[in-house]
Amino acid sequence: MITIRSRKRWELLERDVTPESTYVNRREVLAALGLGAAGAALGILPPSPALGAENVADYLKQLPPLNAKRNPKYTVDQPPTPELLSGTYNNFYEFTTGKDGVWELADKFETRPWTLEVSGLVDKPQSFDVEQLIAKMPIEERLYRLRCVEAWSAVVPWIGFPMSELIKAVSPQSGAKYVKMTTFMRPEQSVRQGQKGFFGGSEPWPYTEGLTMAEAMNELTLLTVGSYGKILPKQNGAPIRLVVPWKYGYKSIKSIDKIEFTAEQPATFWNSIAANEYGFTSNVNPNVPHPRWSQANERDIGTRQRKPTLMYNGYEAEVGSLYS
Ligand SMILES: Nc1nc2c(c(=O)[nH]1)N[C@H]1C(S)=C(S)[C@@H](COP(=O)(O)O)O[C@H]1N2
Ligand SMILES: [Mo]
Repeated sequence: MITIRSRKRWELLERDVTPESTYVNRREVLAALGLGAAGAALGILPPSPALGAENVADYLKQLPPLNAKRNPKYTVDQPPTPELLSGTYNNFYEFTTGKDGVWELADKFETRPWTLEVSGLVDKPQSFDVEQLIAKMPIEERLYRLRCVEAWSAVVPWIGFPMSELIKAVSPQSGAKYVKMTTFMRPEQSVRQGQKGFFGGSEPWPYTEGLTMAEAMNELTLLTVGSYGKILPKQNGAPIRLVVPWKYGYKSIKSIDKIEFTAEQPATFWNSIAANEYGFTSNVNPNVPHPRWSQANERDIGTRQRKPTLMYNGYEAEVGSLYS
């Protein structure tokens, strides 16, 4: 059933592609919603259910616009992957082990209000309302490459703010060596968290990821709240996710509700499932094959062309010194 319906959706997609040219100023959006800039529940995050959307194109059209200036420093020598592809070719194992239909499988997933709790080895542990983070943080648009460990890739115009800004706000202690991030744990809203696992019945939910402090402070590390000029869709990790473009995609954890500063390297979801296949560091490297396939090339989901994979996914200038 899912296969037949998804084919229908794809037909709709091709027809409905429109350029994302009409960016609206963020203040105007808030004004249009009848909310002051300092309001608490601003109501701009994706609602659940998806207001009766009939297909993913409809759902994407409903998302509130989010204006952010493109930072020209972070660009890619090719156009962005079409929005409808980025919104339909996803990995989000809380909802499915397939790629398609995540927006619909996530219908019960409540993304607002959303609190991000920051704790651990910091002087100022805090809970942040994500809508207020969006209003207060220096958000900008950056065009980044995304390289999945499965050897597909995309180019996405993310909107977010440097993780370093959040880190500064909580004043980490000198003993903080790692940053651990956790996705929501809600078996009643996530189809697969409520089931027996695909991997021998032992998926280590909730999904967790981690970075060293130096990686988390790197200029490229983006806490992401939007894409394609809009609030982030559920399938891409609403309302707030990580994007670390020099690492394989699974490090870019979606729908984060907890960030903890730790002294020890944290366990991570994929590393706990198969440590020999998914290391903690997981930098994109064309010269190091996955135990089951080569990483020398990738398939761009937009152009459908194969192309050589770049060292650190093309971000050697920014991150090479972290690993020398
Ligand atoms: N919580 C969570 N985050 C996740 C995943 C997931 O299954 N659960 N999949 C990861 C993988 S494998 C990839 S490639 C990227 C895909 O991001 P996208 O669907 O926005 O392109 O999300 C990553 N973040
Ligand atoms: Mo991935």
